[in-house]
Amino acid sequence: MDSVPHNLVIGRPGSLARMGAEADRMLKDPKAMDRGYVPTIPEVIASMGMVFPGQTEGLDFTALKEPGDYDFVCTFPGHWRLIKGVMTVEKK
Ligand SMILES: [Cu+2]
Repeated sequence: MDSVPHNLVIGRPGSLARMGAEADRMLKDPKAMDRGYVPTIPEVIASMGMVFPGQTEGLDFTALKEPGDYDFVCTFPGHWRLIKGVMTVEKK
């Protein structure tokens, strides 16, 4: 179990840098905490707000039809450079 909170933001392919820039920007945004540090940019296709140590949350969403490597990341300020991954959507 981790000892710090995280969120989960899934973005369009190639959106990691844009989401990361928003995460850095939100450090100075007093209202960002109310939004769970989820960026309000069109690149975001699904998200979940902050989850704290010991909590469990689930996220149901429908993946986009376009195949591609979708970036997912924690956008809590300071986390996005390390806590990230790629979800691959393929055609059947
Ligand atoms: Cu995090």
